[in-house]
Amino acid sequence: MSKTDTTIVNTEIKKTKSRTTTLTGNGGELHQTAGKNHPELTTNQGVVIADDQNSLKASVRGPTLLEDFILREKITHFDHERIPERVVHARGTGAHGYFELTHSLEKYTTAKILTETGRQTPVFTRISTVAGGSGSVDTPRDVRGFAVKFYTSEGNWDLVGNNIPVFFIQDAIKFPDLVHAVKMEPDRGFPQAATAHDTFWDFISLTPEAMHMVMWIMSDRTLPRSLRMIEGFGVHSYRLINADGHASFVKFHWRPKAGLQSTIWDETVKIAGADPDFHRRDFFDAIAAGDFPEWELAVQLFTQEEADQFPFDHLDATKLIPEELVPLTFIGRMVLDRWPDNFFAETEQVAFCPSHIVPGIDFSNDPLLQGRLFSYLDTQLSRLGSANFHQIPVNAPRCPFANNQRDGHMQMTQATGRVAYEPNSLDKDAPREQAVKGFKSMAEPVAGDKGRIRPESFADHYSQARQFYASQNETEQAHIIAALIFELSKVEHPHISEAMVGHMLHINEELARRVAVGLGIKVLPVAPPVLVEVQDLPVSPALQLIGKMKDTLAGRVVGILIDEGSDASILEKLKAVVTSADAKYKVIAPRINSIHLSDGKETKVDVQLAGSPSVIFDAIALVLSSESAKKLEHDMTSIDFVRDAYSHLKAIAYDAGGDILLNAACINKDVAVISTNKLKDFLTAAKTRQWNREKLVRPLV
Ligand code: HDE
Repeated sequence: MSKTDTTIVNTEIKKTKSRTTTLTGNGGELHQTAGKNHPELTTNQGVVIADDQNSLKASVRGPTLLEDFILREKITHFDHERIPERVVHARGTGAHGYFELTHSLEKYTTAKILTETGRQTPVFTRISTVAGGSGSVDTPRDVRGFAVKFYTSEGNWDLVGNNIPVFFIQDAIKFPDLVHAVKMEPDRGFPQAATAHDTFWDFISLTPEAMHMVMWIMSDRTLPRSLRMIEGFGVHSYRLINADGHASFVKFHWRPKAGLQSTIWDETVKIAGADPDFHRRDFFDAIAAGDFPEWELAVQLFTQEEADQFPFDHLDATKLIPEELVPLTFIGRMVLDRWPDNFFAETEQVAFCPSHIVPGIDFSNDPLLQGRLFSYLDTQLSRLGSANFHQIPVNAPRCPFANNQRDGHMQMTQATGRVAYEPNSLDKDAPREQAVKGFKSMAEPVAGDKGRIRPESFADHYSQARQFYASQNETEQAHIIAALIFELSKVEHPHISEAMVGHMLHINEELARRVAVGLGIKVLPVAPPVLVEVQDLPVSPALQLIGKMKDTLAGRVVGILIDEGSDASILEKLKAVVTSADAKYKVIAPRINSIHLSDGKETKVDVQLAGSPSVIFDAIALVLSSESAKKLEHDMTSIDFVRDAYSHLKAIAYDAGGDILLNAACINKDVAVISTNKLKDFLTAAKTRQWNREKLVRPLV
């Protein structure tokens, strides 16, 4: 914008009526700072814009003119800014990083990503909830999607999994029904991002194959503390093919370096209000702090002959292969070290497809996987609007790619030459197939009668559900029971809850009885008929959650509550021990500015008490002067701060003032409510939850 132009525009307006002069635009009262090299603001056609504050009017207070191509272009583009959100997994968080192979699978596959140790392959990973819309909260009870795009030297490989190793259904044809049942009910438009409603449980109660998955989703696996603290599973069996064309089966597992960690249901509900972006913010903060989320990749490898001996069918996605049966082999690690530059361009537009696979890896006949191979490509076409979605930078392979596909909406490449077909004799440099290194499907013999068939080997719907429940410890079982009672208490039709209790009788009678008591069901319903006898499979400790929590404070956050006159030296010591444990701290106070400590110095406060309940911290410390504590004991926010931390089984450190607040909150001190004189003990207690305390704060049926 030239100075003269601005003056003309402004002067013209100023000449008319004095009351219009305040709205003359950017040359007026509002000052923006500009860097030395800022580009000129232009239209999408490159025309430099003189005034980005006012639309073109017929006169000073007259109508806006249709002629204003600058206004129309800007508004039209804005009107089209949103694209359809994903029909499932709409809410997600993504990051860039790399995968590094540490153990070669050369014996099993030719895929370079699984054979070239030491090479770092770029990845983009997106972790999502399933049922909620893109603007829903981060912490509903829900499965987490775990999708990784490996930009390998042989093409993109998408490993699109979940944080739970099994799924609700056995055949892709039931997926639209499952999703319609779980999403908000179509007549009323609620509940958002929740399974606790009639249509979900109605469908589930009529789908016995879902019972194993139900045990997993009712466990605390669906209440993660952080996206950095979840496992990932490829779920289906895939195939690996070696240089001799020999195939073996493989299941993929991601194991978080930070260990597993979950929240308590009451805590989760409160986090949703305290910070709807709790997981996304945690991921963002961790990457910004250089505390990069990291997972190990492991595989379970097995042959067809071994699979034939399993007491279940590995092609059935409602079954897992216990680690005790086929142990994990750890083969590499993934580090996510870069937040996207632009959320929409990358996290929203990234398009994962299980059909994106590279030579040396192949699909199995799992009917759920087979359906997914169609669905994802199809959904990207409608979501991203063009068959050219692979040209979007986040989706484009990082290796050379060339073919004769042409044109289409939003074609970004400008192909040259006459030839766009094959075979051809006119362009000897046109892309050609490569019989040796190209992708080949396993030459599997197929015979049998065509039909809409469910194999008999898929008929056992309860044994692994029973195994999962039996493998949980007492606390974990209690949480599953509490979750079922909560969810089913929201169901309005009693026959649905009763049917669910009937299924539970096949899993564990005690479970069924306790849920029935919790729901006020007086007479236990009859268990539904089974197609095959339910088996007692050996207990599998690998299925536990609490057993897999790491005894560490690394990557966690301690909230330190202070106020006027707090002891400066205790605060310093606390900060030092927390940092020495690779954890972070946040200083909380009733005001964010002008808090003076006992030494008279003003201190930095990170967050204000009213907006920072203890649910967003892993442990808390109370460093208060007696005067402040006496004031705070009349403030329910600080009482809730303490009570919630206690009831969510967290460690609490306190000094003399903190003790006053603990008494006001009626806290019964236990081994994890510790004086600030014993900060080492506090650190040890803060590394875990106080499971023994739970019986005192949350009686279970
Ligand atoms: Fe998906 N799923 N899914 N799914 N899924 C989608 O694709 C589908 C299933 C999973 O961060 C959609 O791009 C069918 C199992 C993840 O972008 C859609 C079936 C597993 C993501 C789709 C399944 C998953 C999706 C919606 C049954 C774990 C998010 C938007 C046959 C192994 C990826 C999209 C991201 C997304 C279809 C079942 C994981 C509609 C038909 C089992 C992590 O194509």
